[in-house]
Amino acid sequence: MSIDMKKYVEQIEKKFPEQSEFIQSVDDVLSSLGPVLERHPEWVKDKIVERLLEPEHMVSFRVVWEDDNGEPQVNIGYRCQFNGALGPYKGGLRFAPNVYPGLIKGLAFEQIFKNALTGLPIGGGKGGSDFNPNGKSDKEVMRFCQAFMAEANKHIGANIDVPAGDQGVGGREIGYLFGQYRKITGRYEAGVLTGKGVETGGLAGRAEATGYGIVFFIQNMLKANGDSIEGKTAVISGFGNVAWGTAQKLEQVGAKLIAFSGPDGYILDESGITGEKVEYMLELRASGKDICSPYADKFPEAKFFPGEKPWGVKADLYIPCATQNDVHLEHAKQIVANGCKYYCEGANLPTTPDALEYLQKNGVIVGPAKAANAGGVACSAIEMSQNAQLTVFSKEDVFERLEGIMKHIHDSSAEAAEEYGFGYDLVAGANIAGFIRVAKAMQAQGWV
Ligand code: 2IT
Repeated sequence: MSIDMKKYVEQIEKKFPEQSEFIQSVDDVLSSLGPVLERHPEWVKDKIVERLLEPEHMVSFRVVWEDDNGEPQVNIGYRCQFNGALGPYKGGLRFAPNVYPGLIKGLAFEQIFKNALTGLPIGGGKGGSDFNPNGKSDKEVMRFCQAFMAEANKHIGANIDVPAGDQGVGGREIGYLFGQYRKITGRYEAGVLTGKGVETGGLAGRAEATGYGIVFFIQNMLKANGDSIEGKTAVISGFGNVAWGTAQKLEQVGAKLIAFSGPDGYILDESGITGEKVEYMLELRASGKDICSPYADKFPEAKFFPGEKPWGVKADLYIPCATQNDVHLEHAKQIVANGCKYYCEGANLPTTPDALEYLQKNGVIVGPAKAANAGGVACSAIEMSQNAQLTVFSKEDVFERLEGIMKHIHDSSAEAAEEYGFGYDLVAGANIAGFIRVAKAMQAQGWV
């Protein structure tokens, strides 16, 4: 039996033509699943794919908050609870002006398989708002978070749905959201949100976890190809939480980071981005201006290239850590022309489908985001277990577990790809390994 996976994608495209990130994610995941469904006709019969494509719940709500001039401001809040077969819905909140239902659904769909790959008991979700945090005062951010939680609290809970941070939502925002949840409900339910500060039940090392996990994943990917990360030059995009953790870990394992970027252009620092220069990324982010050019004023050995992406810089390893649709076909061509062998996604959905196809067709080994950046959410699940046990785990314990989880994600993705005839294709393997875990749980739970 040969199964036409395109028909599912076409149905989604027809139903939601404007939801491009959702379509892109569905297309990517389903394109690997034909051979799996051929071996599991019972999943076809039970309509596992049709059920998987429909979110279990998706809410949107009005968020009204007061700005510093005493004026009311209006935004939209979202929470997509896509699939809860493996555990409470789990995924970040994104505050950014381009947030709309198609982006939230696309990210939530990715999150289902990412969370499944961790091997931990978490379902997939995502949420956020079109609120733009750039240029807002601290009190404006606080009032926005309080207004957001005044609605969101009705939909979340430690055993229901556990949001965390994403773009525009860090430790500060999670703190404000948690304070408001506690005030509204009257319960110290620490496990309702992850990414909290350690003083509020947060996990030591959660801030670094996504970036560290990405580098652990890359180490496994290189090892499987008889190579090692030591001495490799690397280029990343972005300067947020993921970029910062990745830069720190690259230095620790003896790789040399030479470029990073912001929406305003990119920084080239051939002397190596290490130590205080990595920590300076946090200052750039905290400035609320969303620009990286001040790095070149502070460190004169660096050069700033306005309006350009960093993908033309020659390196051994490329790691997009900024945002979705960051690497287009023209960039993939530059990356291949630079003679690169390894490309690993740090951000969610950073590579356009034609760019991904070009990289893989030209022999570049690709680490997909849903596998490579799963260390963040894996540590969120560890935070949930810390809160449930009323205990505190040490940073050393967390990083040791994280390293083991990233090896498990790499190895199970590689094995799944091999088993279903894709060779060493981690993109297909991650989709397959994640899907099989979710499909088994859905099948076990009957027609719901
Ligand atoms: O994209 C992601 O995996 C996240 N933003 C983290 C989700 C989480 O629940 O920690």
